[in-house]
Amino acid sequence: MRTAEGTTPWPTEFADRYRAAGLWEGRSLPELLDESAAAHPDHLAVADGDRRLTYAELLDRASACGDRLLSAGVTADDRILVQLPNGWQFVVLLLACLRIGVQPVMALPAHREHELRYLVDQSEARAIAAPLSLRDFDHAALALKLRETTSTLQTVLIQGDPAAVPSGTLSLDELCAPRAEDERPRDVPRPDPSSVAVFLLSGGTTGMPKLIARTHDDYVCNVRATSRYAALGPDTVYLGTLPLGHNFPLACPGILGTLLVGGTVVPLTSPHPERAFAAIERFGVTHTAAVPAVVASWLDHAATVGADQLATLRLLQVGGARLADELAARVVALLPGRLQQVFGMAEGLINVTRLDDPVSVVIGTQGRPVCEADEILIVDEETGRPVPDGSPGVLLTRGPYTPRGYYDAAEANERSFTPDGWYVSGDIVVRTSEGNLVVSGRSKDMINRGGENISAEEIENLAYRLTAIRLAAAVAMPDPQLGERVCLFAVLHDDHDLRLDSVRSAFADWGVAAYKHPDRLELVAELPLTKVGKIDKKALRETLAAPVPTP
Ligand code: OOB
Repeated sequence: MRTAEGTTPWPTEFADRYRAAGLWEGRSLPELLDESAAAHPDHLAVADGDRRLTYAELLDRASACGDRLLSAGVTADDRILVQLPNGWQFVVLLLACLRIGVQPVMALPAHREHELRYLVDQSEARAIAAPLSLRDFDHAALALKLRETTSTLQTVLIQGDPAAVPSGTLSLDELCAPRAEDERPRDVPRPDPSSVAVFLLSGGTTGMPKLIARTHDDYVCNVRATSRYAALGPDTVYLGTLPLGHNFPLACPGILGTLLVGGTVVPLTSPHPERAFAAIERFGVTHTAAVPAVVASWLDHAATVGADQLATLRLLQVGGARLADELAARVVALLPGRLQQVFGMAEGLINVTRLDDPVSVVIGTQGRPVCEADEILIVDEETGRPVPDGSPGVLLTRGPYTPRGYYDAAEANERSFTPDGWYVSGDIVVRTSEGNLVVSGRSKDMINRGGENISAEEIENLAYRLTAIRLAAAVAMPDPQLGERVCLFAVLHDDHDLRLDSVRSAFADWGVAAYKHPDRLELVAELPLTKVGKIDKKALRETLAAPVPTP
């Protein structure tokens, strides 16, 4: 299937309106990146440890890499599954793909066979880019296995020592090398601005993550709108410690926003406070993004070593999960620079607090939409009728960077999009009288584990593979570090027994990403039911109100 077939285009009247307002600029990301590079050729674009790339060098490598991908048989409109740790190669490969119209599918480093196989099948990926190994996991072996056992995968790119990449694969580091003298640049047509630039992954309300096709027009709009409120400029030094394929560090404004204004991107493989603080000091980082659990660890670290290393920080964006007001207040009091709350989603809509908002708004709200054409509707969970400001309801949204459907997912689209194109976020929010949103809960059945959105249904489906389990229900349990963790309630078949460690090792054997392995197992004689006979998750959650020790 060619990509466009699986997407749901914006209705013409909306597309016309977005174009007329200049929100869709009709320019592709590679065109804008070229322009930025031409304006700042000698400026530092990427600093990764001792590796430094100026804009001229970055573009040279990206264009050479794109040409080499084409020579390897990857063609425009192919999809490439990208599962790379944060590093300069991610940036070069991303730009190379955008240039030649190959669409990266943004997998996470934590994904394992269970998730990657599904993503390859769903996207019909032609290529995969993965590290040799990471945290003792042999990604190269898995990539080769996937090539053997899926129908579309042909090209395997492996990041790491070129001498060590397995035969039959291509060295990503070599692919990202500067252009050799005898390598003539190919003349590649620029992608159509309305074509798909990247595929992001949804948090996944039911079952596995959905693919979200983001067009150049829509993603440029996303980047521009978020850049405006982050005060980015050529002197911006952006530290990316969240997985760079996630929408937040990728485009809100993230690495794309930084590169479009001639700033410097500093990729780092981990948000660990010691490493992040050292990178901020070493590179004079001005902007970064974190999830609340990471911010909490940074605050603890700052309480011990002080915050002097963070002196250059101008903006700390926090989002991905609800930042508790108390934590927000501590950030404002203890860390240099400004705090910006970011309430966003891979599906589109981004809300931010503004740099000049009163401190009460920055601490107590998750901000407001970044684009004037973002539409917001907050409706009663039961009746579907709009609720007044100050009352909680489910957040629905439409806008110039919120696609009208998931990629090739008719059933999920029925559930998550209304007939007139509103995305039903499943977040319960309250709008304050000044128009800021406060996230107060969730109607969708998700567990937000330190910013990782986990579908309860996916966990339950996996649990049912265990022969001991008769009934399963996965729910969020409160956790001081991560916000929430995964608790699995199970009713066992007669004469069976089950322990948490055997559940976890089964999940590991099935190649399920580690963050989805249940943190707690509660064996119960029966599950509470609602009046209509559904498992009463609210009642289950209430039994877990108190935090418990972690495994
Ligand atoms: C970001 O994107 P996703 O797609 O990983 O997750 C989206 C979901 C939201 O629907 C909401 O449930 C939750 O994550 N969320 C927040 C939040 N930010 C995201 N819940 C409460 N407070 C917040 N500040 O997580 C994402 C994408 C772009 C920018 C920032 C975050």
